[in-house]
Amino acid sequence: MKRIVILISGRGSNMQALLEAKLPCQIAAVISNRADAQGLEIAKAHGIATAVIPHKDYADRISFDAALAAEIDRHAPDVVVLAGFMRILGDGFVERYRGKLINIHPSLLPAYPGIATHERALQDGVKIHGCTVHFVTPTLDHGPIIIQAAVPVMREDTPQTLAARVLREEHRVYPQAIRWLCLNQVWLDGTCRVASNRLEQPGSSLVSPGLE
Ligand code: NHR
Ligand code: GAR
Repeated sequence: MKRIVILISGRGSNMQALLEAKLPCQIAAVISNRADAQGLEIAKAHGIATAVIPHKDYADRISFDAALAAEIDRHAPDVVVLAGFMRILGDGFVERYRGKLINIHPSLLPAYPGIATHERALQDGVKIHGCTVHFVTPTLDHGPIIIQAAVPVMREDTPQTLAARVLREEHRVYPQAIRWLCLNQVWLDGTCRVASNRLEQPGSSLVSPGLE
């Protein structure tokens, strides 16, 4: 069974969705860069090992990345999962975990990389927004895409109401992506393409606002 390590910075609701999904893998540890991340308590309640590597204790990003990698490697993971992890990782770190490091981002990438995605989507007046699970590469939020979910943007939305609608989808697609990875049904092919042996389904379209 594959081993996974989850990196968080805060609330940890995506991490919690992964813990509750009964994935076909062993969740070896949850690591936070903030001691006050609420997700640490949730992990402990599930009996999972936790660690804190406070980024403020390190003089620069390279030494933080090295300390984080050392803690991760103690658990010998096959997959490293960023779940609301809020520190940009350096090229060396990303290279070390090439093909094993994945992230969930609250937008339909390549639209709205970086932070404050919901605010920017509302400002632009887009009618469809969503979330993306992708392999992490050195270019922030530009790695090969594994799965995306789309939601409608409503007239009365605030960044908070839109974030909540997107978050519900995050909690569905992240466990699915990790299940595929753990079962070797999705993998990074070369450096820039996701390959899969899963059947694709045309599904249905999302039109927003709806047709009459
Ligand atoms: N690192 C690399 N190299 N590539 C990616 O795609 C990464 C990454 C590290 C984190 C998550 C990401 C997201 O989903 C992620 C993807 C933090 C920031 C950021 O600006 C941007 C993107 C993401 C995470 N962080 C600030 C920093 O200085 C700190 C912000 C804060 O603490 O609130 O690191 O969007
Ligand atoms: C999630 O919406 C996640 O996509 C986003 O932060 C939230 C974390 O929530 N990630 C980023 O914005 C990364 N820059 P959670 O801690 O409850 O999972």
